[in-house]
Amino acid sequence: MPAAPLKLFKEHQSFPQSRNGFKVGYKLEGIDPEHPSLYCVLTSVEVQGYRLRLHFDGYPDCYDFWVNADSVDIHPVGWCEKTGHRLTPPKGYKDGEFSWPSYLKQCKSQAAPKTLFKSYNTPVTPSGFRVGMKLEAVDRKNPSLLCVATISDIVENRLLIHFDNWDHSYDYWCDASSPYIRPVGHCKELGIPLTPPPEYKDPKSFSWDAYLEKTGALAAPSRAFKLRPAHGFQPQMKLEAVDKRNPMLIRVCTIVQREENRLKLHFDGWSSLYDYWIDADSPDIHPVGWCAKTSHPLQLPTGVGDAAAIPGQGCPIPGCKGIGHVRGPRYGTHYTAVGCPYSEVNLNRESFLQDRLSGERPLPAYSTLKPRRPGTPNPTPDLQADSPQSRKSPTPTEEQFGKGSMWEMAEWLEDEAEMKPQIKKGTHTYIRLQLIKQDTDGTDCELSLEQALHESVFMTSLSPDPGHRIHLCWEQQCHLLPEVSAYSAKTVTKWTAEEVAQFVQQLPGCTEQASVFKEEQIDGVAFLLLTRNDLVKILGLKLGPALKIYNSILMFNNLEQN
Ligand code: MLZ
Repeated sequence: MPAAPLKLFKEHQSFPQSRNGFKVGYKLEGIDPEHPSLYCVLTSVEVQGYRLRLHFDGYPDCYDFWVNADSVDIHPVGWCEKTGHRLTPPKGYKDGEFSWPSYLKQCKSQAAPKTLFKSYNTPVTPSGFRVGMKLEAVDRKNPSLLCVATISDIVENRLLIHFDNWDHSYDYWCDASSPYIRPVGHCKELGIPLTPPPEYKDPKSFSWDAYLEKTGALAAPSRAFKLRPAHGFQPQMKLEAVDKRNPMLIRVCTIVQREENRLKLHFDGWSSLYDYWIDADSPDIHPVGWCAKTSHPLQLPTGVGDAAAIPGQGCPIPGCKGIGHVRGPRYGTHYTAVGCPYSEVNLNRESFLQDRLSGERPLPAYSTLKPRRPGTPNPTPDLQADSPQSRKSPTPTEEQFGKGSMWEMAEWLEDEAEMKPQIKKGTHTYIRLQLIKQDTDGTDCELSLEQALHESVFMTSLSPDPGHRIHLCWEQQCHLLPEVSAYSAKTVTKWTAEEVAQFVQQLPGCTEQASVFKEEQIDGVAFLLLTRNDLVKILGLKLGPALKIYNSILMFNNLEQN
């Protein structure tokens, strides 16, 4: 089988000219791959060969992502300010509250040196594109649609495509030669449908002339579009590619199918169930030898060389060596199908994670401390803003309180709990809820657990009146939970439904709930797979027992990692 010839790879896929100069702990600015219109405060938290793992300051590390050191999506500290872009501050900071110099000082961190950034060194060629110009663009989330779009940002040679009157989740970056963008009038010329902005209920009522006049915008000039030739990759060719299911890994791959702009990759030694399509210009594909040259580990096909001799750390999924975890990089390894990125149950899930920003609304309803006025320094040193040593959410601001359900709190608790090293290290911590209600006079008084649960459950959207806001606070306490510490996930997977029921019965306040597990025939494997939703909405458990049971499941899975 031939290696894909080097000449088929773009510069950003090929062997790098320099070494990766990034170090762990460097701060930088960069595009959120899931929200491409946002520039965020990032920290490099892992360096591997020519790649680095970036962490969103203030967010759980399950949202960390990997880039190549020459990624055009990352910029040095201060780049946003210099180029007139809005920098989204770390969680807990309001716009205007964040300043790099004081943040770096606070975190005792270093800004990544400017010279490390590719974008900083690249000359820019002028193009006919301008911000605000309109065009027709493929909606990459719905690739059969060509839609009315606007260039909403230009950085160096790249364009940010935004779909008119749609939210920013459809946005993407591309360059002038992208096959996904076409000049105004392209669809009409080809006699294919153009999807107008959503307010045009009848697509026939849309006309570009009228729309350009109405919006006062210009059409991007046809001469600015540079259609690139089709890529030269062919089936059978070998390459090295990042495995999107476990993006810390680069694997030996074979191209099994091709289209004008895409390749279908097969991971050698794996079932074709794991094949997927990738853009031919993706920064995640590299020529054979890239890993060796950049000192990045290469995952060999099973049955090749030493790799075959390494036991799979107990993960039962064929091919999997127990590396990585569906819940992101906070666990380096897994031992069961539950945490395995390749198990059937996980393979079919779109994403394990909630959108990073979807928690922005409910999350602020709860605080790790009593609320403080914006700008007031956080009194607890270990809750200070992000640093590689201590990455925890800063306290949300007052305005952010006041909405949300108990369930949202539970989700947040889970994220927080998963960040608690005590849990990871298996010291059998559990979380005590401390619920504080703010009286009309602004003083806080503690509520009983039952009272607060009742209020939050039965008031799905809590009153905006600050007097009725409930501040759900929790503090972490190191209480032994002997019920959990006695077992590992491995043991639990062997439990019968009867044994699961016995376990639940001994948890404090869960005696009545135990029978549900027997009736629903929830054995150990099923128990470890239970989600919060299952516990409350399907099994109909009360929130108090559900939280305890769910925390036990989390702890089993966490303890398993250690
Ligand atoms: N079915 C989808 C289509 C969205 C198309 C957006 N194009 C930018 C929806 O209605 O959500």
